[in-house]
Amino acid sequence: MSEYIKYKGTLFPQLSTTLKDLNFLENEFLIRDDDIFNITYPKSGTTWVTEILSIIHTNGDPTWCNTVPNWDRIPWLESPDVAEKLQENQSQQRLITSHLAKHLFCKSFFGSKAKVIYTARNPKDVLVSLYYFAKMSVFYEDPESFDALFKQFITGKLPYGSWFDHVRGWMEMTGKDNFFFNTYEDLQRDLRGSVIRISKFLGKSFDDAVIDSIVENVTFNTMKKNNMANFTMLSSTYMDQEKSPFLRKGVTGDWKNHFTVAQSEYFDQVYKEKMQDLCVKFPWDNN
Ligand code: PPS
Repeated sequence: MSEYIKYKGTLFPQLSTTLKDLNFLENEFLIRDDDIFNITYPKSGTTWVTEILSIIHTNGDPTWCNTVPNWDRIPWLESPDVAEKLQENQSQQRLITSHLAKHLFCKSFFGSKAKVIYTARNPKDVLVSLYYFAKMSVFYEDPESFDALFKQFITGKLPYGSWFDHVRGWMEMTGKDNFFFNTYEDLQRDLRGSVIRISKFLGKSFDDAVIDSIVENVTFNTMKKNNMANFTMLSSTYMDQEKSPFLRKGVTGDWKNHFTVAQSEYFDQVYKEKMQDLCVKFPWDNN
């Protein structure tokens, strides 16, 4: 049975973190200028970007991706013992995943040169993906119904807080040299171009053959077959993939198969109220 803890008004899965750890991360964790962060609201493409960053890190060599579980390659900052291990690691460049909202993120990041790749996804698709994830994983409470989760999503009463606040918060970094904004929809539409752009942001340039190999290794089908990327290495007590696979559909627009017309209209209204003053066009704005 999942339980949540509350840190500064935001819920977190009790199994993932503690109030002491969250406080340590926010106030004491030391960022280094060469750190690279993969930051998302859950279900927005985190695992996909982990795979992309891993293979960019190895300059196209898939060995690391094929032999080490993704959570050991680019660990989640807010999970047990990770912060301590990262602090101890003095020799290697650190690649780190996080679902933290900007206002709860490590204070030492601001003012550093550490790089953030922030990935957002159509919130309606995030909600659908989350619905299946909440049913199959112990980190979320099993939703009573899609509608019950819909209401929690709208009010932000879910782990890692409100999608709207998360995206709005991180979008404040737009224009900064160390911030790269990416969307799940961009990755779907132009994976090759996205890989090239992310590589460039990280100061790397590859020839066509290397780019081809990177792209091949991060497709949905390749990742679904890779036990180091599909979470089948994780005990079924944490994720029961018989209920729903972690790499479920990997498409855009699945919300159309789940939202009623009334839910979609209400969502659009809330979205407009919460996001209208943001001067950014998202790929899902007209869908
Ligand atoms: S988590 O639990 O927050 O880390 O989840 P996250 O990785 O952010 O999101 C999981 C969704 O991303 C999809 N995914 C992909 N889609 C397309 N191509 C690739 N390579 C890929 N990798 C992960 C995954 O299938 C989940 O989306 P849904 O809609 O549930 O299929």
